[in-house]
Amino acid sequence: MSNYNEMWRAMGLNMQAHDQLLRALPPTYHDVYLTQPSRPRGMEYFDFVVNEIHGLRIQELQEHKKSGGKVIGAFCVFVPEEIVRAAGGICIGLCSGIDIGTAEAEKVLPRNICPLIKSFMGFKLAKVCPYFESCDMVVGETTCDGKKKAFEILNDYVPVHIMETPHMKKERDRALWLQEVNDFARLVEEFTGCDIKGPELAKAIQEVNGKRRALRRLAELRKNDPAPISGKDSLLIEQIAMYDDVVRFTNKVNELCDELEGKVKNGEGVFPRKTPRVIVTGTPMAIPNWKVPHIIETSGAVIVAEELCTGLRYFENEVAEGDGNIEAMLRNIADRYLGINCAVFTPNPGRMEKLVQLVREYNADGVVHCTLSFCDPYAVEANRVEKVLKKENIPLLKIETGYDQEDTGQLKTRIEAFIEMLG
Ligand code: BJ8
Repeated sequence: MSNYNEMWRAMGLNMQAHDQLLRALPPTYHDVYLTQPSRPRGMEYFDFVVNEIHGLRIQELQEHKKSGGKVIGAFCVFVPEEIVRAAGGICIGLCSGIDIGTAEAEKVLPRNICPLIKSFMGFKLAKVCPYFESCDMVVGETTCDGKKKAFEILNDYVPVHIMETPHMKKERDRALWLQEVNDFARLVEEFTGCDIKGPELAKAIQEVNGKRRALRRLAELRKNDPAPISGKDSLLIEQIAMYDDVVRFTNKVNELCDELEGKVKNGEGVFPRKTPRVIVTGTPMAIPNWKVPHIIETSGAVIVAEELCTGLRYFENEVAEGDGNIEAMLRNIADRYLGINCAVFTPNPGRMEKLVQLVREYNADGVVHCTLSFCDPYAVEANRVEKVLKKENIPLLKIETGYDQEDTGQLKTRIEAFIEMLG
């Protein structure tokens, strides 16, 4: 990576802590990613993005701000990116998958809280994340209690807008959510000083749908045996989708898919045919949280799909396009986002149905349910998942883990035994 010290200093980063973070990434990345055999050539772009994770993209965000644009951060796939784009803004995902800044976070949060929440609070308080420091505003939501209350604290450090996400999917919840989406559009207009017009909103919908379509194309290719790409590489792409430039990212995913189609035609894959096929489900795996996928794929199985927010939940549904007026387009946006099957909904049968359907479609041999420690919605919902999968005779392994590496050995033992049983 080139020297971006001046830019980082100007952004007010804690240079010492930031250096520590940057030093941690390359060895892990090398071990987890660069040692994989027969990686597709198209992964070079995504390696480059990771290599420049705090460099080029941050420079782009800073240039966007200099020319008067706004950067808006989000922590949940419920925040409609289309609205931010239609107002000339850039929307970036801020969730992180590493426990840096924990000591700072624990000054304001209880110790026993989900690592994803602790991590974003730690990043802000320790001033180590140039994405966070690029944000003019962040958008929180009322999904789980931990996040909802943490956003009150976060608001002391950066302006936070909260979207009220319903916990049921009844008519009145749909009405509430539509109102929230409309309010968000008004707020973004005020914040950016840019009125959202029909053509811009239509274009933003098309572009974000284009990103979803490219990711779905990639997902479809993974139905093949042998799998043309590893689950780890696919997860990386899904993680990068949260913060890369939408149009460039879409093109690069499509280029990669062109290459993978050729591999599928030639019967080439990254794992031998008949390798046990696994679907992972549960809490999001934010970058650089690759712990469980790495263990799975170095224990004799291949991950063929992620029923995660860093996975299918992010791109499986599109916003209906059509040539509607702004009101109709906002309604389509609200409808699409309420289709996400997050465990904060009760009941949440859509997630169970989806999982069974995915197992059939991807010809999976088993499911790994992975919950971040102290995440009640997913930890409790694991019981419903287990009940449905048992009825369908689908093997399941339930895991609860954090961002630390202390349980790696124990996880490996359990995962190896599960994969052996599948084999
Ligand atoms: S739509 S999964 S991105 S809320 S892991 S912070 S739930 S205690 S991240 Fe999520 Fe939106 Fe749902 Fe997806 Fe709370 Fe659980 Fe932590 Fe979580």
